[in-house]
Amino acid sequence: MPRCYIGLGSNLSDPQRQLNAALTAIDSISGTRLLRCSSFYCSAPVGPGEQPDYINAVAEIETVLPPHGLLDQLQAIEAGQGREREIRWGARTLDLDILLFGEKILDTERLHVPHPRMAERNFVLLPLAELAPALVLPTGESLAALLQRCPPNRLEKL
Ligand code: A4P
Ligand code: MG
Repeated sequence: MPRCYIGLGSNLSDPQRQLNAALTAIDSISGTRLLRCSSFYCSAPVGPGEQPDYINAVAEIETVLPPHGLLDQLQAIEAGQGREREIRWGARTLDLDILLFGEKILDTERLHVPHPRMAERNFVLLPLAELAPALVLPTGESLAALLQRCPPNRLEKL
């Protein structure tokens, strides 16, 4: 079964509670098991306007679902936790991104894997490195090299 990494983010309605609820919901997806989760991190918002700090984490899962089937389930969890899609990169109760899906490289209308913006985001790379420090992406780049190049952004481990 492929190992997948999911990025979790929230900056509304008690973000830590949102992440904990999302982890329980992910573990309840049929054919899917939550293996581990990183520490939670508090991070400065990247995006437009004034918005609250985010809580971010990365979860490692295994699943028998195909990538788009997993995306459907993650979007249902987002919707169930009151996510409203209005402003791109705007404040949200829950954002679940598929960062990596085993060795797959996908470029479809609904799904880009590895997640195209993960390399610029220390709030993704650092929690991921907690789980898999020696990780090499399917593109051949090492996580360590991405971390070295990643722009700094305020980030605090909780
Ligand atoms: N989509 C394509 N690839 C993927 C993927 N690998 N995983 C599509 C999940 N979804 C993927 O996403 C829009 C569409 O992306 C989906 O319908 C799906 O088909 P969305 O979640 O509806 O919209 P969004 O999250 O507002 O846009 P986007 O581009 O996904 O935003 P990001 O890149 O997720 O950024 N600052 C801090 N500190 N922490 C954060 O977590 N997050 C964001 C959101 C901005 N600033 C942040 C944080
Ligand atoms: Mg998203």
